[in-house]
Amino acid sequence: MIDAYEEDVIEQDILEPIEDIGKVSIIIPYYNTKDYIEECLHSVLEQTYGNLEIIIVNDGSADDDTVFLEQIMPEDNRVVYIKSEKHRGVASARNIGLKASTGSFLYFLDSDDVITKNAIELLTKYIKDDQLILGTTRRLIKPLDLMNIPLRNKSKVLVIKKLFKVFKNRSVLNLLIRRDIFNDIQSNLFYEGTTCFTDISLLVQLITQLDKITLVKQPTYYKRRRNDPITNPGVMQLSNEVKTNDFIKVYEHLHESYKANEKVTRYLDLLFLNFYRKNIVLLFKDIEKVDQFFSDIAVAAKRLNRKTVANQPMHIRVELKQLRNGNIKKFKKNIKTHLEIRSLKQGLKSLKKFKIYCYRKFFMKMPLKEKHIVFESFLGKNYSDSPRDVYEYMVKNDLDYKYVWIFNDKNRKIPGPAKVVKRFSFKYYYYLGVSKYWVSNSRIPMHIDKREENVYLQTWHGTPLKRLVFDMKEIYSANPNYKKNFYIQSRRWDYLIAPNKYSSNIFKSAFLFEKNMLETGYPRNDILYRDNHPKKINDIKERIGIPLDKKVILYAPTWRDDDYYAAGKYKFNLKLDLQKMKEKLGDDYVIVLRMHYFIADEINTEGLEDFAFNLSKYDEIAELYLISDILITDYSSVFFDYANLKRPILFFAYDLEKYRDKLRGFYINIEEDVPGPVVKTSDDVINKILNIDDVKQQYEAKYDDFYEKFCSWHDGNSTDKVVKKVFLESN
Ligand code: C2G
Repeated sequence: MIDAYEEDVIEQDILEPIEDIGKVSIIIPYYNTKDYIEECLHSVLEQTYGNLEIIIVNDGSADDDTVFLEQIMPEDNRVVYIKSEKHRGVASARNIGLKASTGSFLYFLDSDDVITKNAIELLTKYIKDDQLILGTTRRLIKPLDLMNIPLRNKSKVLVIKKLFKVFKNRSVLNLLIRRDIFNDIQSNLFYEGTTCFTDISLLVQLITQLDKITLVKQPTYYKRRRNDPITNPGVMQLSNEVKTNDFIKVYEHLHESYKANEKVTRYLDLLFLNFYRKNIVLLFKDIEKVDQFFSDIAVAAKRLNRKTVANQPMHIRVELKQLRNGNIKKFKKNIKTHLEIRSLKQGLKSLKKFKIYCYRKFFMKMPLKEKHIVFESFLGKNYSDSPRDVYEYMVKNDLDYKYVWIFNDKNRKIPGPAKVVKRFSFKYYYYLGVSKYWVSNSRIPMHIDKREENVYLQTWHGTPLKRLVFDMKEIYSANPNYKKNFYIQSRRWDYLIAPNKYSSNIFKSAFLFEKNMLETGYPRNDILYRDNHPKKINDIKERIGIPLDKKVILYAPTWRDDDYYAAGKYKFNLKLDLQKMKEKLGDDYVIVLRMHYFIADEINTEGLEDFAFNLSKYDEIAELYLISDILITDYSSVFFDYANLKRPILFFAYDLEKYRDKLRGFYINIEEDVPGPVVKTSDDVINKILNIDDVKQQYEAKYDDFYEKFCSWHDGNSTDKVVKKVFLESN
């Protein structure tokens, strides 16, 4: 990625019309990227610069991906399709593309990326007599970004003399290169001996012939940030170990080949030093890795030019010296200190970072408290859900444990002996660090590493309708690292509760979960069997202030991935016409509004105080299920739980197409399989409520099937089963 440059700025105007300076061969290697290739090809075919040769090299992709590619192959005589039977890596695919190319200019594009409509036009216009020109590259984080790509036909250009700055990213992407620069295009310009860093061999050829490079400042290339580094990583998302092996191999190979060329060896040395500080030092966080890698890195370090090394900080110079001298013992000692200082420096950057530092450095290493259990529900927002049931069961049965509950509000009062701890306080880190057990219904943050002896019960919070994590294709939510983070966080779970067989299967694929699945049903649903009596229901109604003579409609929708202020803070636009509902239904009903815990917007109920009750902050939604006669939801998992009560459910899915077809996708066919009508307007909702007896009758059979499939593990004893498995039987 290119950032600030100090050199002179020259402004130029675009000359119209587009001048044809010769054929440009765009080389696109394709390997298992069927989710992205259409966008990529579309962006190429739409180019305003028409004299193109588009070479797609299928690098031995899986059968499915190959069939897909061949089906969507554009009928355009500029397209050349080459298929390799065997997967041989991106370098080989690009070499094949180069050898087949006939254009006077070359341009490399990856099959998961896109270029702006005028990318080639801009580059050809500003290249003048230069050998090559560079465009500006930006990150493509979410699919929606595609629509917002700015298109300006005018650009500033910069002339950059420090070539290392340009080629520091070790990438050939977004360079328009004059073919003549290469002596022999038939030789393998890309090094095929490794998976990563294969571009460097071509870059050094360029470096030998350049003393400056022009950069077009207008963004021309959008590099996708791949959302699934776990099951489908991009090359640079491979592990640090693979990258280190490859880097050293490439460095050695090129250093040897170009040992007489000082310009190239200096470039390689700078890359080495950069890689050492950014990757190798981190690799050695696991000190055993030093034994594995020391000798290879030492051989490479011997090649470094002393003058280049002289600019490095003292501690790096010392480490490199120890590498060169083969002194592994001293090197290990130094690298440990280096990493210690580094994490302390990080820790001193802010109070939050200091707490994390203390957590890792001290709390996690203190003696384990065998009987301590830390509970959290919905990220510290509520005293609710399965963690609450587990806690209350343990207290009621007088089990010999000490309890800690995490809340955002440090003054939170809850029943029983639990100690209340504020989320992200020192005490929070302390108790997470020393307690043997964690019980949570959502994810505990990434930075909270888990100690080996810790037992983590993940209760989760719903039967999935909408697709989850690794079953999702694109990520539209506020956090683009969702899949990677989820993977790391869920590796820490020791037990996961499944509410039904259907969920148990999905959790395995969506979370890649392979540890202990507790097929017990949800503790949180025990209350629906235990307290489903008029007296209990009236008690809750009275406590909340709901009139006893009115029936209750509960509206509990979910959140929308693409509609947010920030991560965890989502918008909600109420589409129910509350005023009209009050007019038509107010004699018999009141409505309870219950927003998802991610929703930051406040629902306005002004003037409707006797009809609409906003209970979004109420702790336990199961109590709201108990007091309600009808549930209105959309794609929230609430209906799977509510169905335990066998009461009517309406699906107010005003944005069904977008939610299902674009944002998430569903595991079941909502129009066919759910136990109630799917309606699109507020008027339809009112109509269904006015005719609720018909709805019940109409859906009776479907409801029975639904109950059998999703609710039948529940009988009021799930908590008992979970506690026995996790706390009693395993000890
Ligand atoms: N919830 C709630 N109020 C709402 C919506 C949800 O209290 N208006 C609670 C319910 O306990 C529900 C849980 O939050 O079961 C999860 O809510 P979902 O709407 O299903 O959404 P999400 O948090 O994305 O959970 O596998 C679980 C879900 O598919 C994902």
